[in-house]
Amino acid sequence: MALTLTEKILKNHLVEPVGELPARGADIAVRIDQTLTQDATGTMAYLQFETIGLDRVKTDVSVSYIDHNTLQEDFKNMDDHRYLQSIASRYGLWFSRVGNGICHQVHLERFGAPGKTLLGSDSHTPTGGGIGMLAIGAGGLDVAVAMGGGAFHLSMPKVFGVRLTGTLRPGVSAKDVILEVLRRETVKGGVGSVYEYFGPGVAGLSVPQRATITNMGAELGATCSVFPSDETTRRFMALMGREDDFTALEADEGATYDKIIEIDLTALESMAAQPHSPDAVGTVSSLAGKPVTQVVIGSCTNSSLDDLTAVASIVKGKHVAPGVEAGIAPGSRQTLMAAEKSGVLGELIRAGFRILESACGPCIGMGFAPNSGGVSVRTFNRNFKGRSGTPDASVYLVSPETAAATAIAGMITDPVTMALALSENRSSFTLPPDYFFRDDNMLIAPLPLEEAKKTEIIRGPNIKPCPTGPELPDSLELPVLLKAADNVSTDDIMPAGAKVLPLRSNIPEISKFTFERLDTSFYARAKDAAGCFVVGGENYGQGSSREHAALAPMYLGVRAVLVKSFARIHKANLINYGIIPLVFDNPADYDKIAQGDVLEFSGIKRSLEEGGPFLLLRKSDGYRFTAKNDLDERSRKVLLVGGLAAWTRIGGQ
Ligand code: MIC
Ligand code: SF4
Repeated sequence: MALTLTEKILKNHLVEPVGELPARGADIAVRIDQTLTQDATGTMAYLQFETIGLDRVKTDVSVSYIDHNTLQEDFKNMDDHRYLQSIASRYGLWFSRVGNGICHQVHLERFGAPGKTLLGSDSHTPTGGGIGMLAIGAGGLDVAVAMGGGAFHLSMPKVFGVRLTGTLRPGVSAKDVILEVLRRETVKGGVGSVYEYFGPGVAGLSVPQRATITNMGAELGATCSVFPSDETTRRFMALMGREDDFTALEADEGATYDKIIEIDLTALESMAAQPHSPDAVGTVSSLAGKPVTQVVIGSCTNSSLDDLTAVASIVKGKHVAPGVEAGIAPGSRQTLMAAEKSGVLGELIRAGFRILESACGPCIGMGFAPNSGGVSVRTFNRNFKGRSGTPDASVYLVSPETAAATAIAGMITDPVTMALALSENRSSFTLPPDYFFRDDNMLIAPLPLEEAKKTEIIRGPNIKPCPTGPELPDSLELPVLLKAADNVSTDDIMPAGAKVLPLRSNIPEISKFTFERLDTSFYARAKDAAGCFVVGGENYGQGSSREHAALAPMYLGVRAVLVKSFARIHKANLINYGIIPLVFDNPADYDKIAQGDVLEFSGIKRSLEEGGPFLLLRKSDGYRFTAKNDLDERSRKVLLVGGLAAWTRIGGQ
């Protein structure tokens, strides 16, 4: 049978069921070749890994990156860095030191390989799909299990084909492609699916451009996105000094997709995601002329040498407009070094860009917050309200070309009007023909086992043990402490930013910020309530993979979350931490249930054991309703024992 590329890679890694791939939606378990973590999710992942009791990771490659918590206002972030470095030495991981770059870009450049599986404790792990990897984001606990050699469980995804034809016009770039996909598909269109790109338009896209598209596929809610591995991939791998890791891969002739989306690259315009959602997409031409106060280029979506070169070509000989603060954060240290060598960096400094370090930075509110009511134009992937650090700022997500044109004009500007500068100036930024791109000086290789065993784990006062959840009762009678609307993001459940991120290794402290963006009284009310439910709408838990959005609610006594639909990673995180994810059988019940209602949730164990519907009743008037039990058998077993850590301890697979 002709297979899609996604199916081929899944089949090669299938652990359960044995043999053929099952139907869409069925539970599957796959072997994981590589893992990545970053510092903001890594500490919890390794605290969990330590409890598994192994001497060494069992994957082919596991890398621990430091790229998120780089504003060090006190001891906390560096304590975390040192803990992570000692863990890497102790358990046989690679360690990417702070300053080496953003995990996704460094991984693509230094470790990624076509046809491999990668599991990362960050939602943008699918960046690796740009070189034909099946790269999936997950919670830290799932990554810890994978590092211990455990398979990763997921629903057999649908495979959506995106057929690209034509060639991008000068000024239009990969970001515009993914924004167009988001415009059509929305932030929940990809839940349970993989987006697989193919067609004659693929050949014209460089690997960094493909990686921009697969990276921001996370905003579709997709499991991941993937490109074929072709001659362009081979050249990229050779440039990185890793041609040996290259394999050509593509879908079989005649493979069938669950649906096909057609995009004519030639007809594509510059696009922008408007406040406050990555799918609120319009054309840049329709926004042209809007004054802006800030422009930032960077993040794991758009910080490659290609991106920086496009910006330098547009701003060459010009200056950042007086009313604008502009910054640029190169995605990796080797990109920064290449930008210096090619003259790109000098041009950016000359034009007035602030050069930020190679890290996540403003993308996660680590500095560079906009002014009050400011308009910030960014090349990032998320513009949820408040994520920039300024609650009333308006953030627009655009391509590097649009950001550059906007920075010099001081207002939103379609770069197509500057296409000439773009094509004429590009050639002035070239690397010497013998330039050696690869730079591994800030990567620390795994130690041999005997030496590794002698490493002492460094635990500063910021590292607190991961709390465990309460036992599962057969019935619960608890209030609905919060009723939220559609598309609640994990940023809404547990904000990030310079103030909160240093607390990622300390659940009691970070839990004080739970749901702060939606209701500042939640923490105090949860503390008083001693147990509660949360109600939400569609696509609950979209965005980041942070398991703190499950851990902190668990710590505060949230026992079940009742919604119209869930985002994939968050639903898995809830299960991993013993919170029952419930989906209204009848979505109209969402309107009937109010904040403050006391609900009786009964027969829990039976529903989990047998797989029947979940039974609920409102105490005030006896109104009965049901929630769907769409959980696979393993998830039900995990919930019965109180979460994935307990399940793993009793030998569950
Ligand atoms: C994000 O972009 O929101 C983050 C910060 O990278 C998160 C991970 C985290 O919260 O630590 C993600 O995307 O998973
Ligand atoms: Fe870092 Fe932003 Fe990418 Fe998250 S989305 S990994 S915060 S650059």
